[in-house]
Order: sequence, then C-alpha cells, then structure tokens
Amino acid sequence: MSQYRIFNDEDAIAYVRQAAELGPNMVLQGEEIGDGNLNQVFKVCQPGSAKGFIVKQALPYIRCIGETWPLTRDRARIEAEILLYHGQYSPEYTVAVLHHDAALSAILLEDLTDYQVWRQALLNGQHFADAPVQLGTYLAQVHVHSSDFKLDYQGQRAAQLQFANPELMAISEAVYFVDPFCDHERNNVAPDIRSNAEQLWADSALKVRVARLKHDFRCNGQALLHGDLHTGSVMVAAGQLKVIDAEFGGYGPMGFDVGVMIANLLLNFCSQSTVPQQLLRIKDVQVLWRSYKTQFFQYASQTADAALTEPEYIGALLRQVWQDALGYAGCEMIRRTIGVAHVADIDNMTDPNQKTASQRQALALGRILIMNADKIDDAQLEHTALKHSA
Ligand code: SR1
Ligand code: MG
Ligand code: MG
Ligand code: MG
Repeated sequence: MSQYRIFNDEDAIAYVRQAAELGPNMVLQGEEIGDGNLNQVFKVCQPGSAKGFIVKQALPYIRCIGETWPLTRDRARIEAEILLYHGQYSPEYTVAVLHHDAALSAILLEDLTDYQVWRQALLNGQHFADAPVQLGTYLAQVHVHSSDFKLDYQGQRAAQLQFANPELMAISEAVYFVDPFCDHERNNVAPDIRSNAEQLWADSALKVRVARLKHDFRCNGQALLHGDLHTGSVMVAAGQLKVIDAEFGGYGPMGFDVGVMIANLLLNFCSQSTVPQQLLRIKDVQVLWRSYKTQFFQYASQTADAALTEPEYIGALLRQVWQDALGYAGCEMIRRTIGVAHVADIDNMTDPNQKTASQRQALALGRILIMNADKIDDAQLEHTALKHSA
C-alpha cells in the first residue's frame, strides 16, 4: 500500500492494520474525525472499543481552502520527524508517533481519546491549572535541546536542514506578518471592525515592528519550533497534557512558540465577560512563562558549551525571548481576528455586540503588545490586559 491516494475509511483501516501489525483477522472500524484546517484525521479501533489509533494524512492541498491552494504532502513526513525529535526531549508532553509512511503522507499516532482539546475545555469553562506549567516545561525542553545550548555548530546546522519546512513556514510568514497588516483578499474582516482593521493597515510604526518580527521569524533559527502552538494543538486530561499538530514546525525564534500560546490564552481572555475568568487566563500566561523561564534556565545551565554558561547570558537571552514572545503574541491576536483563520473563542460568541467588543479588544491588545514588548513584564501583563478590556 505504498502508492499515495487520498484515504477513505477503508484505506485508513488498511494502513493501521499494516503499520500497527494487527493481523488480518482483527475486526476494525474507522471514521474521519478531522476538523482542522489542513489534513484528514481518522480514528480506527475495534468495534465497541473507545480507544484505538489515530491516522493523520496530508492532502495535496489545504483542506479548508480546497485544491486552489496546493500544498506539499511532505508536511506529513516533516511533522512526524519533528514530533519524534520533540518526543525524545519531552516524551511526557508530546503525542507519540507510532509509525509514519512518507509515500502515503500518513502518520499513525497514539489515540488521545481520554483527553480533550484545551481550546474546547476553555470554551466549556473548564480550568486545567496544570496545563500552563506543563506547557512551559514542554517548551523549555524542546527549545533548549534543539538549540546551541545542546547542539554544536554542525549539529544545529544539520538539524536546521533536516527540519527545513519552507512551504509551511512561508504560509505562516504570510498569514502572521503580511496579510493581516494590509487589505489582503485572504483576510476575513467582520464589517463592524473594518474601520479598526483599516487603522492598523495605516499604522506605519506598527508595520515597522511587524517587519522586524517577520525578519526574525525567517532568519533567527534558534530552536526547533512547534510552529503552531495554539490551544487547539494541546490535548488535556486530569494532570496530563500532550502537544499535537506540529506540521508548521521548523527552526525559528523561541519567542514565536511562547508568543502564539500566550496570544491564544489572551484571545480567550478577550472572550470572557467576567473578571474572575479573565484573571484566570492572565494567571495561565504568567504561570506558563514562569515555568518556561525556570525550566529553560535549568536545562540551559547544563550546557556543554563553555561559552554559554554565564547565568547573566541566559537571563539576558530569556528577557529577549519574552520580548519576542509579546511581539509574536500581538501578531497572532491580530491575525486570528482579521486574518484567514480565526479562533472559536471569539468567532463562536453569540451576542453580536459582545463579539465585536472582543474583536476590537483583541486588535487593541495585540497592537499594544507589539508596540510595547520591551516595556511590559509578566507581572504588568494583568494591568495592560485589563486596561484594554471591553
Ligand atoms: C491557511 S492555514 C491557516 C492556519 O491554519 C493552521 O491551523 C495554522 O494556524 C495556520 O496558520
Ligand atoms: Mg465517513
Ligand atoms: Mg488540529
Ligand atoms: Mg494545526
């Protein structure tokens, strides 16, 4: 079964049977369960069994757009390799890749049936207090271990080549840093906030900051990023967390991953109507950052590179990562409000006036973060965010 074809349920079952070596007599059922923007996702299991296997297959185009936006199927191989690499250093928090087939553009993943998507949990009003601590640890583990703290010059260059992901990262560059800052046809701007979007498009000082963030996204290959770490890429269960969906990964600035996650918590913050719920999200951001900083310091301090061991250097680097993170968080908040791909936290709000207020808040807070990234520390975030509350 090595010839690529777009899987139907039976194809997914046949792939699982072969990849997981289940034998011809085991009865299996499969169905497509994907709701993401890019790929097909199947669940395959024995009848009556809640847990089985997950098959993710890349299509030769972007699923949510259709065949008019072709996209390399090689993203499945790249994603599998990134998850395997991250899984070496963060096995507790990275979804397990059980098999992958480059020709079929298919990945066999552990079934996280006992988990729920963090974004959905947040939408349901559930609070997973451990999740920010765990995510901070995950990010520190995968960032430090793919960086110059752990790899020598040749090793890091080789990794940058191995995980080169030009097509997907070019999409990220376009949808984070280009489209939302001009009147692009791919944008999805609600009529009520068009004037707010137009203000951003005319804001030269903002565009200067965004140009710098875009430059660093392309040129500052610090670590092997997840590349799309929003709350929909995180599965949570009581005391447990797994990161999924790394197809946008590749080498880039560490602050990008941190910032995208911060932004998604802040987008949820913008959708909340009560101060206690808002404060929970701010606390999530602060806990995430403090966990990242602590763990990063610990792993980075154990470097074998004598030139990088000074605590003052690691501290200065972390301050820069925080500043970068706030800038990237601002871009994510803006692009998820007026760009091609939005978030359910705000899009699903039922009161149109509250939704418009939340969208305006997301744009305003996003801009503030980009413009003041060098002035806001994690303790001040609460004040900054509440000041721009609807
Ligand atoms: C056109 S692709 C838009 C977005 O979908 C994915 O989930 C990524 O976030 C990407 O930026
Ligand atoms: Mg079906
Ligand atoms: Mg997904
Ligand atoms: Mg994704």
